[in-house]
Amino acid sequence: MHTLDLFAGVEHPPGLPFALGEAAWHLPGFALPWAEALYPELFAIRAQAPLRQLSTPGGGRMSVGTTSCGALGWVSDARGYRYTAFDPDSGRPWPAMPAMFAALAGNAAAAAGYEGFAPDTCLINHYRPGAGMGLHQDRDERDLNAPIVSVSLGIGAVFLWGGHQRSDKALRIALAHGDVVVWGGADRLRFHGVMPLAPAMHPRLGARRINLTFRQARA
Ligand SMILES: O=C(O)CCC(=O)C(=O)O
Ligand SMILES: [Mn+2]
Repeated sequence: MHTLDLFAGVEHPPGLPFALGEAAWHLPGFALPWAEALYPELFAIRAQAPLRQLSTPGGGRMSVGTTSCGALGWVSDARGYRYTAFDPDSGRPWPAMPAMFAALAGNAAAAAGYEGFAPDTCLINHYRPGAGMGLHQDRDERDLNAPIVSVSLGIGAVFLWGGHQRSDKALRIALAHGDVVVWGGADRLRFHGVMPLAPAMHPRLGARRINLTFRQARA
């Protein structure tokens, strides 16, 4: 079921792209053909750059476990949010982005009308039931013209899709295993987040949601 509050009661046929704004798309099931091939790559990345629960500048700790791959990785600590070329936990470069990750992201971006998307970073978020992500904007990238490609695997989540002000009412969008959301252009700085996950099991990933967020962080 892919239903927007906006169209309460109107069912969105699975598989059809759904416009979330003038430059944002929900692509249900787009990543399904890639999913089985992504798992071993994800395990290999986690072995090189283990998951960690990052501290936030406000003094809290993120409820998701994160790591990154690509030329840059996204990190957060008491000093703020930023991209680094080295994993601060190990001092080593982040694991390389598997070619298949870049291909999936490029294909999804193209399907949403963004040709030539070449991400240099992929943030990998792991959610257990109860974990979520508050409303925020993705604005640590140097070039805000490139879109964001966000892939969901594992148990379902409710994605909060807000406006340009934190206080704008957010739509609640059910994201399932294999779904992709792409946003850029006029929608690039929309507030978004993830509601705390309800307990569930996924046949391949267990009680876990994995989100891959692809971005072009360097101009
Ligand atoms: O998990 C998601 O679907 C969104 C993740 C996100 O917004 C982020 O990492 O910046
Ligand atoms: Mn985000």
